[in-house]
Amino acid sequence: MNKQDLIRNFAIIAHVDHGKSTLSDRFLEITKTIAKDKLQEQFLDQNIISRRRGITIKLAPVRMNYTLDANNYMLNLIDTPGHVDFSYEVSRTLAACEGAVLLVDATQGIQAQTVAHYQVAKKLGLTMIPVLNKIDMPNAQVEVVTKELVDFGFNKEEILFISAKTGENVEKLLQEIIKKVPSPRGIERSQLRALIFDAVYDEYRGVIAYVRVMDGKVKKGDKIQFYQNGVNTETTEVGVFTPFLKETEELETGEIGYIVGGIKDIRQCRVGDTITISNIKDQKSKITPLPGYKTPQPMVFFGVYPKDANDFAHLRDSLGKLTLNDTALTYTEEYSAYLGSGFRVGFLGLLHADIVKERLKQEFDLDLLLTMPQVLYEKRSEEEIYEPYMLLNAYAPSAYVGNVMAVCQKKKGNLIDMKYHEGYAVLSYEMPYSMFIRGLAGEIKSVTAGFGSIDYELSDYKKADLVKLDILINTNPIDVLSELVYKDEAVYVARAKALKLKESLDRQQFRQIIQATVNNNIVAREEIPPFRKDVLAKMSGGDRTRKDKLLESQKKGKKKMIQTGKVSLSQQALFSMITEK
Ligand SMILES: Nc1nc2c(ncn2[C@@H]2O[C@H](COP(=O)(O)OP(=O)(O)OP(=O)(O)O)[C@@H](O)[C@H]2O)c(=O)[nH]1
Ligand SMILES: [Mg+2]
Repeated sequence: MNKQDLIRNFAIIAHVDHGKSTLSDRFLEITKTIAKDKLQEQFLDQNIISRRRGITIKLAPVRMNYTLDANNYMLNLIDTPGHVDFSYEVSRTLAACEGAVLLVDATQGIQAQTVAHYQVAKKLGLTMIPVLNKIDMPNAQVEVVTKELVDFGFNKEEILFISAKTGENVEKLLQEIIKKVPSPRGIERSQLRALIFDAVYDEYRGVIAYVRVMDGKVKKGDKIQFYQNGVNTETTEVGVFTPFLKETEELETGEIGYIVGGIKDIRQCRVGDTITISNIKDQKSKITPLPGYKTPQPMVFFGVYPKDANDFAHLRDSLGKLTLNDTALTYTEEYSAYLGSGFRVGFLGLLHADIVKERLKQEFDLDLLLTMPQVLYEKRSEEEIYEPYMLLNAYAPSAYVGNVMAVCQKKKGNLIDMKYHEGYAVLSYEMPYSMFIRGLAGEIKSVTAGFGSIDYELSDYKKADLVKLDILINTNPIDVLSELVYKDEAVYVARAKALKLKESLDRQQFRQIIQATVNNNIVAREEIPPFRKDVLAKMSGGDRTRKDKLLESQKKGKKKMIQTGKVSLSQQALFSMITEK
C-alpha cells in the first residue's frame, strides 16, 4: 500500500450549532489524540472568544491516527465555523480536503448554511457523508429530517444517525469516512505544490502557513517560493497539528500541516497561494499554481472611534495587530468634527464586528464607539446605488406566522416560499441585507415571544432607492448622524431622529433648533428653548463643601461637552443617538 492510501483529509461542515466541534471531540477521544481527562468540551475551539461564546470562529485542523483492518490510517480533520460571517473559512477548508461530513441537527433540519456549504463541497467534487446529529434529544425529528436529506439528493441508506454528545454511532462514522472518502492522489515525485489554506502570525516564529501538500514534499531548510508574489525564503520549521503545532521531519504528499518560513509580513503569505520550491528554471511555466480563493468581501462598515481622543494612536496600532491574524478586517482613517479621528472599519458581518469590538476592548483595553453602520453599497453611476440582498429564512411556531410576515414586509421582504413542519413554519424571503443593521433579528425575536429565529445567505445586488438624511443643530450638520435611508421611509426616520435628539439634548443658554433634511430639504424640525441651569437651586441653606462639590461636578460635566461652532453636544447625548440603533 502506498503511503497516500492511508491518508484521509476531511472536514466537518454544518449550520451554526449543529454539533461540529462536539463531534470533533468524540473523534479526538476515539483516536486517543487527546486523553479523555484532558478533553474540554469543543476542544478545537482554542481561542478565548470561541470558548466564552461557545461558537467556532476559526477553522481548526488536527491530525489523528486510527487502525482499521490492521491498517494504520492518518486522519486529517478540519473543524469549521458554522456562522455565515465565517463561511469563507469553510470554502478554504474544503479546497484542502477530499471529503466532508455534512452534519445536520435532527432537531433543526437543513438550514441556510447547510445548503451553502453543501453547494461549495459539491462544486469542488468532495465526497460527502450525510449525518443526522443529536438523535439523543427528545425533540429530534429523525424521520422529517431524513426526508429533507433525501429530497436534497442523498440516499436514505447512506445517512448515518449519531449523537455527538453521547458518542452513539460515532466510531461507525469514523470508519465510514475511511471507507468512503478517497485518499489523496498527489504526485510524489513531482515538485512541491502546497496550498495555503490559512495563515497566522506568531510573535516568535513569524508567519505560519497552514498547508495541504498536493504534490511533492517539503522539509526544514528547503528553499521555497510563494508563487503569486514570487517571495523566496527558506523553511525554518515544518510540522503537523496535534492540534497544537508539533514539528516533524517533513511533510509528504497528501498531508496537511504547517510551514514556517522566516516571513514577518503576513501579506506576503496569501491564503490561497501555492508554495513551490525556489530556483526551478522557468518556474512560471513549469509549475501550475493551484486554484486559489476569492478574498472575502467586507459586508458591513462601521465608524470606529476611541471614546478618549488620546487613544487614537493606540487604536491604530491595535487594528494593525488584529489584521495580522484577521485578514478579512479592513480599515481606513476617517474624521468626524464631533468624534475626532477614527477609522471606517469593514467587517464580514455583525458577528464579526462584535467579536472585533470585544477583542479591542479585552486585549487592547480600548473603550470604543461604533457609529453609522452601513452595508457595502455599489455605486454603478451617479444616480444608481445597488445594495446587497439576502435569502432569509425565518423559523417560527405556526401561531406567530402572521407577526413574522408583518415584520418581513415592513423590512422590504419579498416572500418566496413558506413551508409548515409539525407546528413550525419556515418562511423564505428575499430582503435587503441592510435590514440586519436595522434591527431585523431583534424584531423577529420580539414578535415571536423569543421563539423565532432567522438565518440567511447573501444572494445578489439590486438597485436601491436611497436618499441622504442629515441632522442639523442651529444649521450646523452633525456629521456622525448622517446616513443613507430608503426614500419611502425617509420622512418617518427623519422625524423620529429629530424627536429623539430633542429628548437626549440638554437645554442650553441659547435656543437649539434641530432640523432633519432629506436631499437638503427640511422634513422635520424640533426646538429646545434656552434654559439656565442652576445646580444649586434645589439646595436650601448652605453646606459649603457640598455646594463646591456640585459646582465642581457641573464643571466636569461641561468638560465632556463637544463644542463645534455654535453647537454644543454632550458626549452622552451623542453616544445615545449613535449606539441605540
Ligand atoms: N443533546 C445533544 N447536544 C449536542 C449534540 N451535539 C452537539 N450538541 C450541543 O449543541 C451545542 C452546539 O454544539 P457545537 O459542537 O459547539 O456546535 P458547532 O456546530 O461546532 O457550532 P459552531 O462551530 O459555532 O457553528 C452544544 O451545546 C453541544 O453540547 C448531540 O448529539 N446531542
Ligand atoms: Mg464549532
